Amino acid sequence: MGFAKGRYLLMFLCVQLVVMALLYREGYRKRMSYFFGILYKGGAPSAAGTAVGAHLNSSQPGDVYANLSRILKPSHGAQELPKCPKTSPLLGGPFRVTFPATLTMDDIVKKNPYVTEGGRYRPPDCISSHKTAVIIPHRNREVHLKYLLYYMHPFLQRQQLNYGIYIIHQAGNYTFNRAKLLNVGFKEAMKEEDWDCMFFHDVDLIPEDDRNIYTCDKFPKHASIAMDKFLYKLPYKSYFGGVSALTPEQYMKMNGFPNNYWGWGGEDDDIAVRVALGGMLISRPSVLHGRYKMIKHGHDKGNEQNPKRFNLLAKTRRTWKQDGMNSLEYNLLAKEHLPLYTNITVDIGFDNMPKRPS
Ligand code: UD2
Ligand code: MN
Repeated sequence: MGFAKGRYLLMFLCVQLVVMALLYREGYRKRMSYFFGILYKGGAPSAAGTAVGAHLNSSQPGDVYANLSRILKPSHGAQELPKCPKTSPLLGGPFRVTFPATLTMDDIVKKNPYVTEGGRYRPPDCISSHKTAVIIPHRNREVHLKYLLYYMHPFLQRQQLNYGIYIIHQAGNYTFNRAKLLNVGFKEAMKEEDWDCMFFHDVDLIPEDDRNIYTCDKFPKHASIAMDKFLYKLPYKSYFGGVSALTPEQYMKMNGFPNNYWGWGGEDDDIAVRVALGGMLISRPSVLHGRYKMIKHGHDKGNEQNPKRFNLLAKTRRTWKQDGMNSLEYNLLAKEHLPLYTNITVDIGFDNMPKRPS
């Protein structure tokens, strides 16, 4: 009896010892990476940065630009480039997302030497089989845009995609219309290039894990399924707001997005209904990968809650075939190929516009 008791005690102590040793090692590694973080970055990693994705693997999420030094400089010989591998070797999983106040557009240009005019990129060391356009509706959110570009460029380069970034800027002060701007973005981007996948992207959503691959799926994809603002959970099953991705075929199958949602809200649910009416399902990435941080903001002037949104939503089934890509009208004011993105400035009119005589 006494002997057995002693043996259990000894075993218990051994287990304790092993657990303590493991905990100690973990702590040591964290302290070391913190120390190196300071060395490399010239400052302490922010509190927000250290928490993100820390549970995914035991190492700290790193710098989104870290792996890009491994992109090989194009050599001048006329040798043919190989096809990019199925899974990019540049992926690093979770990365740190912070918002340094001193960041400038010029810093971002310098950090992205392979990005060409209009915010275009193709891997210099291999042939990618993906062509993704990122379409961003925008007005008066310059600071958010700066941070999004800072993260979006290296994020997409790590995925070895051919890509282009389009900012669709609503001109004037009339009520904002996110979905109509996305329709304009689709149309204008397709005029430039035969994109095989369109990512419709809020300006204030920063991805946190590069395994959230920006290519299209068999069905329209809702990518922003785990956002900090919803405690990294989907708020409801048919939720389609934030970031979504469709092939041109999927987009046309549902007649694009609605043009008649002026102001905040409802258009994302309308789009989800259109996906179903087009006979499609919603595809989603893993909840571990589709993680985003939303830059904190209040309500914008000119994007007040749309009081008609519930009425409109109740009618989608009857209206989707008449309203969408096939009824899209707008006035293109400017198209500029800037260093980090293509800027499309558009007059999309206002609610209850008199119909043009046809
Ligand atoms: C939610 C959805 C968003 C959309 C919206 C309702 C999330 C993360 N996103 O966003 O996809 O369905 O509700 O319309 O849940 N914008 C400007 N300037 C403005 C107003 C809006 O650039 O003055 C753009 C910008 O890209 C912004 C997006 O429109 O990210 C959505 O507007 P929001 O961020 O004010 O709305 P939010 O966060 O409630
Ligand atoms: Mn937002």
